Amino acid sequence: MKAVLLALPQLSVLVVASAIAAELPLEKATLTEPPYVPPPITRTQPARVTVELEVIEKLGQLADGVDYVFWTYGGTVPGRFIRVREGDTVEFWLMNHQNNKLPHNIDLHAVTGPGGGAASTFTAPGHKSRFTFKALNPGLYIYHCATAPVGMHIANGMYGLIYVQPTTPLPKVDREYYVVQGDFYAEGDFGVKGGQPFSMKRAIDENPSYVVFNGSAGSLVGDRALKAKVGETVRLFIGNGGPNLVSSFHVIGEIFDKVYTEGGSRTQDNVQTTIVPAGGSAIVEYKVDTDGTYILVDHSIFRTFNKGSLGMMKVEGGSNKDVYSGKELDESYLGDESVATAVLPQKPAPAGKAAAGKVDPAAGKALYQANCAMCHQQNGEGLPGAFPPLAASDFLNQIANKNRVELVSTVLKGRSGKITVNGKEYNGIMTPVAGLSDTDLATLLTWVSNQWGNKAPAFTKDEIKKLRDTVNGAAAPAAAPH
Ligand code: HEC
Ligand SMILES: [Cu+2]
Repeated sequence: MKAVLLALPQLSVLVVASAIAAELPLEKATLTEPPYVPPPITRTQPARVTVELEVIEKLGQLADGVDYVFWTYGGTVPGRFIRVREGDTVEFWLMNHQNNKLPHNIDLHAVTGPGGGAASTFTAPGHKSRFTFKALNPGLYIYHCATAPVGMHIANGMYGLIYVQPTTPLPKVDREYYVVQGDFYAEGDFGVKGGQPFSMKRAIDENPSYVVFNGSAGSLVGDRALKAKVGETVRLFIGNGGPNLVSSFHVIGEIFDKVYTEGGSRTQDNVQTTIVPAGGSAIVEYKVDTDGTYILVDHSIFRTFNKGSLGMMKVEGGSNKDVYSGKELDESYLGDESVATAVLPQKPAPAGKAAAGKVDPAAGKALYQANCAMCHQQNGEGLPGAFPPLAASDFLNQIANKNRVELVSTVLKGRSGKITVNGKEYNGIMTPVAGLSDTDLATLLTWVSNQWGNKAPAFTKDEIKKLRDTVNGAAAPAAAPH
């Protein structure tokens, strides 16, 4: 570290006059923060375009209450979106803010030349560097830091996209957005609050605690969801910063009409899920035909429900019943009675505990993680705009104390419709949770309603049995046997 800084001052006086294409019209690139994309370039001739990108090391959040020190291009993850045109000469400036602690550089995959610019842009804090390149190939390219340890600089958020717009631009669309997936190696597991240092061990083991879009779980949910109107065509510029994982990018409830596979020039039509390699990209396009919320995911799906790779696009403008009817019918159904209920043989419950109203906390926690955490999150904190909190939930405490049958029914039958939890409105769908024995449910509900600031009397196995009968009796009298 010391040696690097000592060796650098000579760089500040190193100025190589660039002889390339000095006669071209001059222009300064407009850079945008995610999820926005600079407007299409309308000029029809090459220009000499100046790009200025500043490296900022800053404290941010990987998820609600999870602090992490990000290293960024421009203060966001991913860094600023850069748009130039095929044939442009790009004069590239990298500034390293004086408050940063480390040297950084940039390797742009859009560059033809050694290291993609890495050696030419190696810059100490409080310095800036310049190099110039010609954008020879059109397409969508990742850029990233390539300073040792390279993996760590990328893992901390140092990546973004540069789009080299082809001389014949893609057809005009109504909206363009910028989304980049990344895997993060915070020491604590997903959702563990407080300051989380980078874990080199996790990174080498390729065992991320977070896999997210645009630098944090929740960057594209609730108020920050992407937006579109029925009838519009949307183009997503998708990248994957890695550093390790390959993304199986999918939008739940949509089919990509067109994909420029790997960010190149060829298209594939009618695609459900497209692979975005680490250090790669894709351009996907689709027309939105009916309203609703469409969920962006990495279809390696545990990453979505347990590590954060979930974004949303909210489409307004009315439903189109020809395309999608909504639920048309829900009536009782009785299958062949001879088909047995499938249940795994149960391990005997720890003697007397649940029956006596005492709960094994480890069993409660395990049941919570297997059945609830994927939506209500690891520590019951919920996900803004999508899943209400169970931690210190006024709603949960109310029903756990005053209306215990409703809590049991919430789990067994699910729930939907508007509800207000701790002053915030939610309007989602909780699907029924199946396969819990009376003992399990007693253990789980006692645990949940006495965690994270909640308080309620313990549930016994016998109470659960009665409440289950009430729930089943009230909801489906026709299905009661004999
Ligand atoms: C598939 C996602 C999902 C799973 C799994 C899930 N929930 Fe929910 N839960 C929701 C949603 C969405 C709501 C809000 C429903 C609404 O808007 O009416 C909710 C609401 C609740 C509420 C009332 C609101 C509050 O925050 O107090 C409770 C209590 C609850 N869930 C408990 C549980 C328990 C216990 C489990 C595990 C056995 C569980 N949920 C599993 C999605 C889920
Ligand atoms: Cu760096």
